[in-house]
Amino acid sequence: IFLKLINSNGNMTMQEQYVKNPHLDTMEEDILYHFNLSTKTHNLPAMFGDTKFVCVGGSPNRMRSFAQFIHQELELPGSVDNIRDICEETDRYSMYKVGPVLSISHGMGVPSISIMLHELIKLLYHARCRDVILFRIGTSGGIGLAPGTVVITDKAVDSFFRPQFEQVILGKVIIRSTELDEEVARELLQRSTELPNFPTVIGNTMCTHDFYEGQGRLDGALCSFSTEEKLDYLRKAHEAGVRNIEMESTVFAAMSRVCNLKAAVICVTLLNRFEGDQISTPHDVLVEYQQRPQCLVAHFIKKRLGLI
Ligand code: R2B
Ligand code: URA
Repeated sequence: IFLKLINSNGNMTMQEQYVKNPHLDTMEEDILYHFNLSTKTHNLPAMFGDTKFVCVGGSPNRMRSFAQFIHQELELPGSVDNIRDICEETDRYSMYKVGPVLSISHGMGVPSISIMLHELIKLLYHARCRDVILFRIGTSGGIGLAPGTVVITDKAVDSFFRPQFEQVILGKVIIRSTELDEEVARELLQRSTELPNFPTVIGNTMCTHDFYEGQGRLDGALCSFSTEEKLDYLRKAHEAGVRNIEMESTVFAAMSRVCNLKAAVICVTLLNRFEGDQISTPHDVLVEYQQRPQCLVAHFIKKRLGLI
């Protein structure tokens, strides 16, 4: 689907829309049910049209903190305490808008983030947003890295280390590529070198559909494999370039790619999975770790906006 635009020289340019669904144009109203927003009841272009950066992460509280943090970093007027949850009428997701930055929670796992992404991508389309960059900032288990290391995802891979996402549609398996924007990843790595004490690597990120057995943990309610088998799997993952494990990156990468959205995944590692499975790091240390992806993305945004 192409949209004709007049650029600043008065010439017609072609820009691809973010949505890939011909049915949308035939609908009189589009209800973004899990956001409690609709094209009839809300002026989406007025509310969201100037959005340039969208940051998503699992937890509603973390995404509120991120909104408050970015408000301070961009030195925007008004109090951080007045930042309102746009989706407060629903308890599915939280959404905060701070200047050109949108901060949204997505819950845990592929189904939760994919519902959010469908509605987010339609929101960007209805609001006529352009040149948006999408970031997932999250937590993960590291493979062979010191806890607290930030991993910028090169390729998001599935549990077989394949850079693809499988979706069942009408009873058929559809495979989509999970490559992310290389330029944004490189630029993020460059920005990380400008921050003090900021261990950062680029590597593949494995996305699983379970936190326990699916990630080779020995400490779930069920476990059918030995310590040796676990370590063997993690070693194979490491050989395939996997540096961290989380639960959303493949569908995030696949949907962004199909919809022409530049996207990046930035996750901090909470533990080294070669050394254990339980997350036993003290709470205050975990809180500091979780701020690292936020700091990196804030630094990136400030640089892009010419503020530093
Ligand atoms: C990282 O952390 C969560 C599980 O604890 C999950 O959402 C993920 O990707
Ligand atoms: N999130 C995950 O998905 N796995 C971990 O080990 C830590 C956080």
